[in-house]
Amino acid sequence: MRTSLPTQHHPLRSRRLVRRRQTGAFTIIELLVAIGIILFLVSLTFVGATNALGLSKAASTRATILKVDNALRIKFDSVIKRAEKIEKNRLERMRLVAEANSKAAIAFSFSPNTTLGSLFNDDATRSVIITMHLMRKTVPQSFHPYEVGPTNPITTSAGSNYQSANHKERTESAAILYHLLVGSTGENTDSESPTFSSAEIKDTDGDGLLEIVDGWGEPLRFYRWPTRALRPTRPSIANIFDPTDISLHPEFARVIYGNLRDLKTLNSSPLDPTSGLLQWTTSVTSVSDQNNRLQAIEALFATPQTFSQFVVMSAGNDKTLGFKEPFEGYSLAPSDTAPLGYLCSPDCDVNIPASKASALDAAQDNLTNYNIRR
Ligand SMILES: [Ca+2]
Ligand SMILES: [Ca+2]
Repeated sequence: MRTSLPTQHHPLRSRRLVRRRQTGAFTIIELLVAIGIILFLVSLTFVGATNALGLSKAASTRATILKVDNALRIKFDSVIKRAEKIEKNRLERMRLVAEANSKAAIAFSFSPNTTLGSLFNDDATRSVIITMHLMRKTVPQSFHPYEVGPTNPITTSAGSNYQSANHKERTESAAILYHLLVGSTGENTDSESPTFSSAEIKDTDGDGLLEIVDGWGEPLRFYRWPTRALRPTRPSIANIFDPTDISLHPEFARVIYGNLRDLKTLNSSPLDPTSGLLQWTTSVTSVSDQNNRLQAIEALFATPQTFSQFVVMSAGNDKTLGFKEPFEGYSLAPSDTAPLGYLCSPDCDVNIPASKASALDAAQDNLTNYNIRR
């Protein structure tokens, strides 16, 4: 016969109750821990998703830059071929050099017969001037009078859509890229024009001009001759011949070109293989005149003896460029602190460490037509 014991006094039972009560207490702690872990995992997933989104934006930026790069290469190659033909035709080359001279005179208000004018009548510089003048004409990078002139073919072709009041200069080079590569107006005669998706084209400033944009929807930047990224300090006759000088501030060049290039190989310009611009610089005896000539060449074209092939750049995920804008700083007497954005100058004083570090930090995530091939 089974006798049932009073449950409330059973020692085993009360131990079980205690354990259950203890288990209950642990469960609350465990629940809190579990909630913590879940929150942590959710946050990880969110960061992961954000990163993946960033990656896909970077990937689409790379694809857009590659398309622009290929199309621009075709344009520049055809300019070089045209320049070679013109070089053989005496009348045509005289016409081109005169045109380059008068365009520079209008943009910078100097008389063609001044010292600068002699740059355009010098045998050594003739071929590089024809090539660079044609490049500027074919592929401008800003609305500056030296680039597209007072009657702007881009804004004219955009017709009544263009609203100058809404215009922001930082979108200029991206609008020009669109106009040159996609626009249906006179300049664009290549049958191999690239096609861009609607995500790659946008009027970010609402001025009526479409721009080619990166994966973050920001306008790309185009620098035709980015020589100041390689030589961020003002060149002087004392250092321009020195191949190690170009390596003094190599960080900005590394941002653009990646680590593929030996920087010392960037110490010459493919557009000026016979160093005609330097010959003109040194054909006066006074050192200060020589340095003035170097500065004038930078204002009119690009830094001599420096690799000058174009850069297409996205400001990257932080949307901050770290370089001056392509429209900035045209001046016949550029100082060390002048912007010189048209030559892709870093957006800092490279001789002040904090200033240099902050510009480099901004530039670090930039995507360019060189570093996407790393
Ligand atoms: Ca626009
Ligand atoms: Ca950036």
